[in-house]
Amino acid sequence: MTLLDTPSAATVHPVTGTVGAEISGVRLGPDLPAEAVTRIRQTLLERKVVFFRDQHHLDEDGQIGFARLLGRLTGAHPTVPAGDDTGTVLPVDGSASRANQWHTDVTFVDRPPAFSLLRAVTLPDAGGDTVWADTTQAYARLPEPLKALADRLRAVHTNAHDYARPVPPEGSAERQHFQQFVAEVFETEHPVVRVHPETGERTLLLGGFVRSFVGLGARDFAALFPLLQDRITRPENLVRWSWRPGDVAVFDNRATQHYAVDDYGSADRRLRRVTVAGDLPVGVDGQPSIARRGDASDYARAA
Ligand SMILES: O=C(O)CCC(=O)C(=O)O
Ligand SMILES: [Fe+2]
Repeated sequence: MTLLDTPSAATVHPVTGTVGAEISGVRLGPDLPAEAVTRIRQTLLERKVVFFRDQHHLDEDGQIGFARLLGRLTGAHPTVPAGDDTGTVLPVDGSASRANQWHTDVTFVDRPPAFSLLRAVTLPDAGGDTVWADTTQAYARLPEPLKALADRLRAVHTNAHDYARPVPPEGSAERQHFQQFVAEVFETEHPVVRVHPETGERTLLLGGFVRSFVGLGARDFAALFPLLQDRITRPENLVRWSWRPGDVAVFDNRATQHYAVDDYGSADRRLRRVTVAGDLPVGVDGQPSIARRGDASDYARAA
C-alpha cells in the first residue's frame, strides 16, 4: 500500500505521474488534526508539491498558524522587508518583481527553507501559473556518469546573482525591490547533490542563485551549469499549477525548483509566502554547506 491509498479524510489526487498532488477534504488552519498534518507532510515528501483548492477562509494568521504545524518559521526573507507584524510573511507582488527564473528559495544562505507555503490573494484573469521541477527525480534520471560528476561538485550561491539582467529603471517598484534584495550580500557553498534530511534521497541543489562551481573556472562553469540545470527542468520533472482564488500551494524547497510564468502583462497578481526553517544541507560525502559571506542566523531562527 502506498501513501496515496492510506485511508484518511484527506484525499490525494496526483497531478502528474510523479510530481505534485492535490489534496482535498481538508480545511487548512492552525487547528488541523495531527493525523491530517502527518498525511499532508508525507504526501509533500512523496510528491514534492501539494495543492489545496477553496481555502477561502484562510487569512494571514491562518496561513502562519498552519505553516507552524510543519515546523519553526523563518523570517519573511533575509533582505526583503516582511509584509506583516509577525515578520514572517513575504509579499509576492508582480508589480515589484516576477520570479520568472528557475530557482530554489533562498539558497544563498546556509539554511534554505525546508518548505514554502504560497497563498493566492489577487490573481490575473488568465496566466500567472507557477511551475515546479522535482530535483530528486531529476537526479534519479541522470545517467550514472553525470550522477558521479554531480556527486562531487560544490556550488557557490549568492543573492547578488542577477548580473545578466538589466537593473530596473530608477524610481520604479522593481528598482526598489531589487535594491532591497541585494542590500546585504550573502554567499554560501552548497553541495550540488544534497542528501534529503527526511527521505534520505539524493536531490540536485542548483537554480538561479548559483554563480560558480568550486575548483572550476568561468568557462567550465558556463559549460557545465546548463548541462545539469537543463536536466532538472525537463518536462518529465515538472508540474504546472493554474491558480484559482482560495488556492494554497506547499512545496518541499529541498527537493524542487520553481518558476513563476510571466505572461499576465500589467494585471494584478499577489500571493503571500511563509517559509518553514530548514537544515544545513549535507552532500553525499557528508560535507555540509558553508556560509562564506553574510550572517543569516536571525533569518533562519526567526519564529
Ligand atoms: O510568484 C510565484 O508564483 C512564485 C514566486 C516565488 O518564487 C516565491 O514566492 O518564492
Ligand atoms: Fe521562489
